Amino acid sequence: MSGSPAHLPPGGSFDPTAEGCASLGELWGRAWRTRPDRPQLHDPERGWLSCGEVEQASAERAARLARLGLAPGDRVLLSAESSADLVLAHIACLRMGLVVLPTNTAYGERELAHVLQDARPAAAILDDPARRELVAGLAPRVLRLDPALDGPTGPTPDLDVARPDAPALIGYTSGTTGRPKGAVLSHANCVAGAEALRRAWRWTADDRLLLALPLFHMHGLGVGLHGTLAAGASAVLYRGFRPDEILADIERFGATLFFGVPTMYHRLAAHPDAAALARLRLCVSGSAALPASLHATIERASGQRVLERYGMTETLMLVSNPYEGERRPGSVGLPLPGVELRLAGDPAEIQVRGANVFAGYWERPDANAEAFTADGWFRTGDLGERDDDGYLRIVGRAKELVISGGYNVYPREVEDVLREHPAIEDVAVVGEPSAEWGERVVAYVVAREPIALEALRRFVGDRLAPYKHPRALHPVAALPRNALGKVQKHRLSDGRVLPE
Ligand code: MCA
Ligand code: AMP
Repeated sequence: MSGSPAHLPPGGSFDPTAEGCASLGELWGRAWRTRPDRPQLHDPERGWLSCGEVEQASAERAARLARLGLAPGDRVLLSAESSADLVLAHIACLRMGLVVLPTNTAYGERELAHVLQDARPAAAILDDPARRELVAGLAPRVLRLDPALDGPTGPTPDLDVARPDAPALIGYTSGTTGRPKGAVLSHANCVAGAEALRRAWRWTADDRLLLALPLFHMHGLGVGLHGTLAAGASAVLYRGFRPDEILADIERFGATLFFGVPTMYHRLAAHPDAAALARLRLCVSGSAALPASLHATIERASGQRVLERYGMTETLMLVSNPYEGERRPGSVGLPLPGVELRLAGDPAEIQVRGANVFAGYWERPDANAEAFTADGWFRTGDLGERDDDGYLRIVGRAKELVISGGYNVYPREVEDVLREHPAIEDVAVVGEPSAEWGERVVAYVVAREPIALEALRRFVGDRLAPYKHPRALHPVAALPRNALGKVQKHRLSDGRVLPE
């Protein structure tokens, strides 16, 4: 089943490879030059930057990065809270052919060290001085995220000439091994990803997105920011999510779009001013399942029928409910333009192909061999089922993954750290249902001596980002294992070991 016409405006067709835009810079440049005076980015400190200012300020930063000796193909780690400076540094890197490693600001020393040792970037750019200290010595250059990027200016390097297959981003995502691997997304992948959304969601230059998602994961970055730039539209940047502020700003900024994870919608729906969502042209939810009950609560409170979509770091967006036509609660909708999707095996795994799908993980032939089928389809690790009209539902996961508040937590990574505690003999980490977070991280522990949750969380400390910390601890006498010794996690529930 491939990219559905339901997503296209009447009479529209879609062939991402025939778009004639080889690189992100080329795609964005079209819009910058068509309307240089239109506002594009709002940051609480700077106010509005126009399209022309974004083009010019990103070129100026590229000149500084080139003067520091950075050259096309070099990798650069970027880790910062949302700001115009972060966006301009990101655009500068991509325009001059550098490969960006967007990195979560919650990562502690271990998590940062892994990314730096694996990807060996030529420079790391961070906003927080304490985190710059942490990575000093682990990257050849550590730069401050300010307009000068710690360096003098110089001649402007060649801009917007990256080839379509040149890497643009490496997004780190874990896996069953617990050792995060870098998904390499090319310029063509990112162009296809942004273009599909522009068409499917009828994104135009008149749209204004309230962008409170972090800019170090694909939801905020590849969907929110890149989509805005591709459409020549505008975005209001937030450092963190505050429902009060978002609901008030819908009117203040004349916003038309909001994208969020289900936890954000849960908090918006509970707010006395939730009705303000009615003013938006489109609300999109993703990164985790939006419960049908929450979909209904939002509709009751505001009349908004949230549009749910499904994607991954490795593929950008894959499937979406239609903009026109039925938005079906509990379903992620139909394949986006340019995406081919099939269900294979029993239970049925979602497998995909398309110009948006990455070519592989950074220096991980082992992982690539597992991630793709022999005939070239990417195995998402998500289990799906289609109804008679072709709408896809995600019914489970073949991969071990907990999604808490839209952040992915790989149990193996947490178990490895907990096992280092001297009181812990054995441990299994699972996700437990939570109305607010979707799932919460909980640990079932076989302890050599009694241990309290708080002590365990202190021990985990900055070995793991706070969103990966266990929220509950259940002592058990032994973990249930099958004949091969594998822990039967489905038998761990409500703090107990269920009988077989
Ligand atoms: C914060 N905390 C969390 C989470 N976020 N704990 C578990 N799960 C989380 N997601 C911790 C904080 O460290 C703090 O811990 C405590 O919870 C209270 O924080 P609070 O102020 O309530 O949280 P918040 O700062 O308001 O954050 C909630 C949030 C945030 C806004 C929902 O989690 C968020 O921005 N989520 C979006 C993540 C995202 O962009 N995912 C996309 C990746 P303590 O009490 O210990 O100090 S997936 C993706 O990109 C693919 C392509 C896709 O399909 O989209
Ligand atoms: P990430 O590795 O952070 O890119 O997360 C991708 C994973 O998030 C997917 O493989 C899915 O398991 C999950 N995901 C994203 N969107 C949805 C959704 N709408 N419903 C359920 N799961 C989702």
